[in-house]
Amino acid sequence: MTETICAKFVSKKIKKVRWQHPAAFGRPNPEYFVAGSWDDEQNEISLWNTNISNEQNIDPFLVSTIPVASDVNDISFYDTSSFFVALGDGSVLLVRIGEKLEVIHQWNGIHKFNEIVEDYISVRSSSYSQTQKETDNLASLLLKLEAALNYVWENLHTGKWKDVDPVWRQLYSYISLFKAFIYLQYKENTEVHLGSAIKACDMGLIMGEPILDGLLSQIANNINDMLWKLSKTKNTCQGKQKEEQGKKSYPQLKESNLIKTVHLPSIQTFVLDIMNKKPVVITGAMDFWPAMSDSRWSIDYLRKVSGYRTVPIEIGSKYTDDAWSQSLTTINEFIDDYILSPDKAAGYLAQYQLFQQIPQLKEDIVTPDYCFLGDCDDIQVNAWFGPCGTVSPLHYDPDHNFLCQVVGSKYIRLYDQEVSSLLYPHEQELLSNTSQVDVEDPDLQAFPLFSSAPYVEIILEPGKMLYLPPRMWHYVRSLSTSFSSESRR
Ligand SMILES: O=C(O)CCC(=O)C(=O)O
Repeated sequence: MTETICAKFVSKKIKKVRWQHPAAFGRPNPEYFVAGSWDDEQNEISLWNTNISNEQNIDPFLVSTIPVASDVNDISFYDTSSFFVALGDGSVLLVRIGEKLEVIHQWNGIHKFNEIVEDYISVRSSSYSQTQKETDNLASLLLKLEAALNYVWENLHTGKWKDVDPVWRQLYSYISLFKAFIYLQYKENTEVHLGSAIKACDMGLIMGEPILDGLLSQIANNINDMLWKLSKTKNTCQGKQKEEQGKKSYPQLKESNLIKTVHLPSIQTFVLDIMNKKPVVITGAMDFWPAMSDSRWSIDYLRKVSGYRTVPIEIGSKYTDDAWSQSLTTINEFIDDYILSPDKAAGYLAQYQLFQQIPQLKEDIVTPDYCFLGDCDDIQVNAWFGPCGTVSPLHYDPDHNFLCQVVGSKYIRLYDQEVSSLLYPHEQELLSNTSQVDVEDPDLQAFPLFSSAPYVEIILEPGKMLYLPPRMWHYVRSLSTSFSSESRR
């Protein structure tokens, strides 16, 4: 009944119109409907009240009208008090119903995604044996997806990362998921397309937001398995050579400078004597970690579980160098190019939330109980995986930090916050938590006070966990191929 009223009225007043009323949204007694015109010089949307009568020949009355930037393609109720409007220029508005209509949100460029979804559905329903036309359709859909990803990428990179609306990150993940699905539709060239599919998943995980219960991770894990079975890449002997090379530069430590070691302190001891007070090396707390059993995190194991996964790495000997940069690579390439190739520039998978991206590796480690003490709402678990010789320059962080050594060893030197003035922090705001001094080869002419700064040090070996209170200066150099997991809060 109401539809008839609206349709009649609309055809009388406005030549071409998209309209919808709340009955479509399941309201038994629709009070309003909304209308917008397209191909019309006056671009506007209006809200009409239909409550006045059920009689076919009494027109609803106009409650409110607002102008819009272009013609209206579609209108659809979101809930009883708001509706979406799709405009011809590709934007979508969310409009609140009230005495006056009010646009409460606007998204631009949405039409690109509708088209992609439609194309995807048609590709999915195409026959199993792939004709040239179907392959062409996949290729053209991939181009559209690429354009959509670029579009979202731009929105991810305007302003500060933390201020980006999470909706863009989710969108990036969903498009990446589509992209992975498209690559999985190809029936030929399996390894290449599987490689592209897993990369799409990883890009969605790196740049996006978790979606659909970790679906991207699950798909990436399955593809990694398939690729690993297809190729079975194995190569570990060069890695041993490199470890031995590194051992030559073991520093001589002074007994009096050693960081104190405590065997599995009780929670009470940790809270009363250690937390916020002093750094300690904790032994015994990682003994039961799956990662520690039978040296599980071998190169072969990492290749098997994660070799085809794309991760961000740092290139250059330290982040304060001009030549330092970041790049994306697969774990297999990282192992081949940086862990097993002693002559290449230093590469470091550093301070990266790898365990979020690859939950299979997370099952091998445990967040230390000590990390949950005090106010703790956000624990971050990072991976540090690199060859012999990676250097993290002397710096401090605001967090409680548990650096857990799983593979290989690291030389670590610590300075108290109280001696900061002897450590010559960089003057730029961004690096003000980082010292200008090369700790193991200081330029004492430029930084004369550095040699008077007291410090403690340790060689952190597998199975040992270093607790650092917030703002403790630390310098770290790997003495062999090394993999540490770090929990901080
Ligand atoms: O292991 C490293 O190279 C650096 C570790 C570090 O800086 C940290 O855990 O904050």
